Parts: sequence; C-alpha cells; structure tokens
Amino acid sequence: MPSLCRDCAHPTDGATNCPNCRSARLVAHPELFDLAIAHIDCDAFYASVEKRDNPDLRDRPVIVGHPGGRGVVTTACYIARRYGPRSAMPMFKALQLCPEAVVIPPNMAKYRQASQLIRGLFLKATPLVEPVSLDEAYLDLSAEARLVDRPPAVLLARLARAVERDVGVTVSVGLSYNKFLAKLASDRDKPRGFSVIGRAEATTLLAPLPVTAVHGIGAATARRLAEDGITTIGQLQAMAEDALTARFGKFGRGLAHLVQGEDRRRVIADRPTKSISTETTFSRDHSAYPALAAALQDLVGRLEQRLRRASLAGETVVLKLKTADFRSLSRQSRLPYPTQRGDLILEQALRLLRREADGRAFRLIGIGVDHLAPAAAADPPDLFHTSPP
Ligand code: TTP
Ligand code: MG
Repeated sequence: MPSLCRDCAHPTDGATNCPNCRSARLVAHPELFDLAIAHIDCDAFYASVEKRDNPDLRDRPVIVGHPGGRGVVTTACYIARRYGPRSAMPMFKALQLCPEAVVIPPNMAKYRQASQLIRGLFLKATPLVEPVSLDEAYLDLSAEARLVDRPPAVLLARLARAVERDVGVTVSVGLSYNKFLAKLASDRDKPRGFSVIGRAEATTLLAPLPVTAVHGIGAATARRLAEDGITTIGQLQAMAEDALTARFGKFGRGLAHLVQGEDRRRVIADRPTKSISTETTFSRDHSAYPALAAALQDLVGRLEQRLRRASLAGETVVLKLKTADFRSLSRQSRLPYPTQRGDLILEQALRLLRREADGRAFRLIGIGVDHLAPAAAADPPDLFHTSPP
C-alpha cells in the first residue's frame, strides 16, 4: 500500500519503520498519492505558541484565556484537555477541573505573527492557500497548482515538519479530494496528525457520523433534523435529493451532495500572487550577450512551467541583473495582454537584455512576470496571430 514517512517524507513500503530514518510515524493509504486537497489545522494553537515561548510550560497544563471570574477559555493545551477544560468553557469551571493549570491571557499579536509565518511556508508549496482562521487553511496541491513537483502527501509531510521546526507549533493534516472531507480528516487525528480520506471509503466513513459533521449543519438544523428522528449522516444519505431539496431548499441540494462526499467548492487563494520569478547566480561572472541570453532561455523555460502549473499569466516581463560589484538592476516591459507563453516572454527579456549587455560583468540573472492574471485571460488567439503551443 502506498505509504510515507511523516518525519522524513520518504516513501516507504508500509513496513513498521521508515527504511530511511527508522521513524515509526508512517501514513499509509491506498489513495495516498492520488489526493490533492488538504486542510491543515494547528494543534491547540494559542497554547502551543505560549509553550513555544516559555519552555518551562511544555509539560504543564496551559489554558489561554482571561483569568478571573467571568473569563472563558479560548483554548486549552492537550495536557489540560485530559482534565476536561475546553474552548468556550467558563474559566472558573476549567480551573475547578484542572486547578494546577497555568492561565495565560491571549496575546493576539503573537498568534498573528505565527500565523503569517505558517502561511509563508504554505505559499512555498502552492499559491492556492485559503486561510479559514489564524490557525487553519485549505491548500490545493493538485498538479496544476503546486509549485514543487512532488506528490501532495510528500509536500504535506514536509510542510508539517517545516512548521514545527520554523514556527515551533505542531499541526494536524487532513488530505482528501475536496474541502469538506479534508477538513473532516484533519480533525480525526489530533494532535500532530496526518489523516487521509479517499474516494473509496468516503460514504461509509460518513454514514455513522452525526449530522453536525456536515459542513453547514449547525445546531439549529441539527435540532430540526432530530425532530424527524434524523441524527446520522447515513440517514441523510438514504434520503433522495428531491426530499432534501423539498425540506431545505437550495441548501438541501448541496446537502445531498455533501453527504455522499461530494463538494465542489474550490480552494480560493485569499491573496493574489503578485509575481512569479526565477533566477540563477553564475559560478563565474558573465558579460557576453550569448552566454547571458542562453541563461535567460533556461530560466524562461522554468518560468513558463511555473506559470502553467499555477494557472497564471503575466503581463509585465521583468529582467533582473546583478553586476559583479553587487549592484542590482531591474528592467521591465509591459505586454498588451497577459501571457503564459515562454517564447513571448523570452522575446521581451532578450530585448531588455540587449540594452544592458554593454560589456559589464554580471553575477546573477533573473526573469519574472508581474501583473498576474488567471490563465483564462491569457494569450487571446487573435492578438499574436499564432496559436499557443
Ligand atoms: P481551534 O483550531 O478550534 O482550536 P485549537 O487550535 O486551540 O485546538 P485544536 O488542536 O483542537 O485545533 O481554534 C484555533 C484558535 O482559535 C485557538 O487556539 C483559540 C482560538 N479560539 C477561540 O478564541 N475561541 C474558541 O471558541 C475556539 C474554538 C478557538
Ligand atoms: Mg486548531
């Protein structure tokens, strides 16, 4: 069965330990390398950040929330949770359950900063990162979106490790084929989890779960359903789409799909990628135009690939050069329309390069595109009078 070491991201044969690093933290699933939508959620987020910043707290129960009579728990660490404290519980009650807990008032600036660092790591894997809150996000790691050509499961194992190492908090990963199931998955194995829901098991896995596990079913809808004796997703699966639509209107139709494990919502990046670029530092300085042009040609090939993977097109071509004495310069040229085509980008880049290749020695050359647009807006066929490759 396809499997992977969660510590070193090495594929394994499903044996008990990783052949590469001997770790026993493996994840195995028949569809492991076929799934591309992920939901990542930090474990006891605020409490984890506090523990990171005060190692004395590591093995102690920590509750984040305003101390005092009327405060509530914002989160409790996993040690504290063993005694019962939970988010939204009145602080006095949490402290009755776990009197030795260390109570820390929330420090939002710190959590926001940690969240930004985590986001930055995610964005190295794919531009399609959709944050849901400070501590959770959806990632689309499908071949068209991802920036690194490795299976999504491998990228996720690496990301989880990078967040631990660089930010100092742990995350739980859910991997599936849509957002609903990815989120459900990330919650099934916490903390430091990696849970996979494949196409083959989705409906059977959903059947015994309470209706509140469905995205969009809150307490009020659950009460209405309970009045009809409906408490599990399996009961909803058994109902015809028409019956659900008659009862819940438009939501009913979506519901009929969700309970079968179908969710067509896309992962939407909250922040448009502003530019895509690639560069190379020479092993020795170059001043001759042909050598510089050849380097540029390689880079444009890479750039074109990245644009196509990210389904993006650029309207401004940016040439970057660094002289032997470390002076950076950047020259740009705007196209009439956004393009994904390497030949057009190269044409502009060479035009810009010709003006700069005046005998100066360069140590670095780079090429990028700015003013990004979705691929759908790229290269209108009538504009350049040739069809895209
Ligand atoms: P959650 O992801 O819901 O919880 P968590 O990260 O603390 O724990 P888990 O391991 O179960 O994911 O929420 C993220 C943060 O949001 C949490 O650390 C504190 C804050 N929060 C509140 O302020 N109020 C709340 O009611 C909840 C649930 C969370
Ligand atoms: Mg969380």
